[in-house]
Amino acid sequence: MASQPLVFGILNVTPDSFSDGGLWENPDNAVAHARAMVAAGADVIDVGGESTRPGATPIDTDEEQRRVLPVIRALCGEGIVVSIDTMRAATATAAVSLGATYVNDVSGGLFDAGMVTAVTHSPAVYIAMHWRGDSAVMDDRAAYDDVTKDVVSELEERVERIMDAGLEPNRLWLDPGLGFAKNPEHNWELLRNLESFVELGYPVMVGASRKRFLAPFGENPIDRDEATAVISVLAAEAGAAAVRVHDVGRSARAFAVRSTWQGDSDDR
Ligand code: PMM
Repeated sequence: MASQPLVFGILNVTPDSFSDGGLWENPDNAVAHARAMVAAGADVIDVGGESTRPGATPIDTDEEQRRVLPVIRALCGEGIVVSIDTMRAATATAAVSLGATYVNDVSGGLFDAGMVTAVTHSPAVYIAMHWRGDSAVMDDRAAYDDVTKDVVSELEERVERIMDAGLEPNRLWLDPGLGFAKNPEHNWELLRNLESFVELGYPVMVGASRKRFLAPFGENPIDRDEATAVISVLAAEAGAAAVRVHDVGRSARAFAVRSTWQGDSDDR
């Protein structure tokens, strides 16, 4: 029986993320929200301190750590599996030392030259996303000859550099980076060809949740959760290992339906 992807619940401890900015800035609220996501079926909580939306204001490492580390300490203390969403080696290292299991780097090691070495010297799993530049420039870089081929080959180049640094292959995951230097048609094309990423041989994460390309199915980001849950199941069918979502309950229930369809007795 096919297993279901892991569900990463998004916890943005930021004042300015596109769909949930400001909601979880207070650490007590953030921890309560993480517990609720775990109760709803999250396998992992992905904690981020810096918004990556187009045009977001960059912050420094101290501010990022001030936002995320107290929350990570509390979650790891409760035995919750944590992923740190950061492009910075110092924040990744601090988070892993508090017990984070995954380092989710939207820049795939391109933002901070020390990141890949830092992760290699830690016990963490590294999630390397396809990236062509930070939020100030990414929309201008959404030009491809063939988006799937180009993103696959740019990710393969990252894999080579990451392997050169000594990371064991079983500690690497990949992510096509929906919405990062991609227009809506690019995102759909990447989803249609998700198997091309799965075929690279590493677990693949899909982060479609509430993104702008889902606007035809919900004008406001929070109205895009049904579309997100459908994508979770379609991504699972294509072989994704994990989905990163704001509304954990909808994707977890969608996976339970898939599991029952498949005749699996363990229907999560
Ligand atoms: N998208 C966002 C942030 N982090 N990480 C991964 N691996 N994949 C993604 O698609 C991704 C990410 C976008 O910002 P949000 O936290 O506001 O959804």
